[in-house]
Amino acid sequence: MNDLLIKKTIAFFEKSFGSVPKKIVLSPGRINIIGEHIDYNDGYVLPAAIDKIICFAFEKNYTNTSKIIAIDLDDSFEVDLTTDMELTDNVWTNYIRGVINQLKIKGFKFDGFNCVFSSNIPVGSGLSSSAALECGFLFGINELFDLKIKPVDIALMGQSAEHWVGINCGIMDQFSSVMGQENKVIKIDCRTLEYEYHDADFNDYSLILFDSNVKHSLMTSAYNERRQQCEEGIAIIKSNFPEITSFRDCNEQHVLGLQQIMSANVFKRCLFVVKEIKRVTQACDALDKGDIETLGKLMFETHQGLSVDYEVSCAELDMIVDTLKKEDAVVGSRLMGGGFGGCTINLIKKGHEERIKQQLSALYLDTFGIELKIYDVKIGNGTSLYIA
Ligand code: GAF
Repeated sequence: MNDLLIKKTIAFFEKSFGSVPKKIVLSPGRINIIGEHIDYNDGYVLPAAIDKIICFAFEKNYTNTSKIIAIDLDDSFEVDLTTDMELTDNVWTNYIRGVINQLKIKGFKFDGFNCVFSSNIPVGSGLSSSAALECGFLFGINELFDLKIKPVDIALMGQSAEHWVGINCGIMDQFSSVMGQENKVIKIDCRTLEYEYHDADFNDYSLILFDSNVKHSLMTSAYNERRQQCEEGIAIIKSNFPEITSFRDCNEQHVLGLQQIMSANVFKRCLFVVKEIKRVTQACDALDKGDIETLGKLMFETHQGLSVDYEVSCAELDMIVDTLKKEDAVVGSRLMGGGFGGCTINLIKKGHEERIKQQLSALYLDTFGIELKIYDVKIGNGTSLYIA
């Protein structure tokens, strides 16, 4: 699947610029096993890079201008690298401009280049196509001009580019896109950026994503609002318990004791975060022991928390998880990513995948009049150079 994408990207570059690209970069989307809305709360997350990617082709053009072509969008733009970057109405270009802006802010020296890219990461499905775009684009410039930016710094600069575009995201998406390893999940400590790889062995269960195929429009503002509410919550907690420095030092009792002085929403957000941080450690231990039943149970609990306390689910995602919860062959299911649409991540007993896919698709279409999309993803490597 990716071979065709790579061929197509290279051929398009050659046709557009009349020369062979010098660097080919592959940058993946990500899944997250557990630990949702935890990265910006200094907790732990358990994501992995996937085998859905953006392929970029690059070459220097020895001018001060860069031309970037998005094959799938049938769109392109030129950017004068000597000017200050500004946000535009053409959203995808802003991620690119955001990366260039970061490079300029940090004083890196580079000049014009041509770039063509194409993707098989579904957009708006919670698989972090924007992180793959930022990190792959930056990785390519880093290689082309030998800027010597370290992988973790590529992730951090990608995150800053996303902030510049307007989403105050945590580090999880960019980190997993850059640092992913085949068949491994990454446990990231989002406070220190320490990380460790764990085998992604789900035993008798297949990892399948069900894409609700909806994207509710308030995602950006609601995401930023959740982050603000958590900041308000941790400030209240810290001022009452000076020994606490972040959510990971709290237990539920700390939060419950402050219910009266928190707004109802801030209280619920804090409760979710404290419980979810604990779940990530339990889930990682369960995965290490091959105890997929416990891992799955924790995933269901996460969904419940995201839906009721964090309020980032929607009718479509709840329906998918509620339906799968009644299935003996589904050990775990939950919404994945920022929420308000996009995918659920599901662990389904091998041998039952096709039946469940068919039944759920029919019910989903019947209930919402929307076609369910299904992705069988594999855990792949992080952003890398493609060597033919
Ligand atoms: C989005 C953000 F970009 C991530 O940083 C993370 O907060 C995630 O939502 C929720 O876990 O993907």
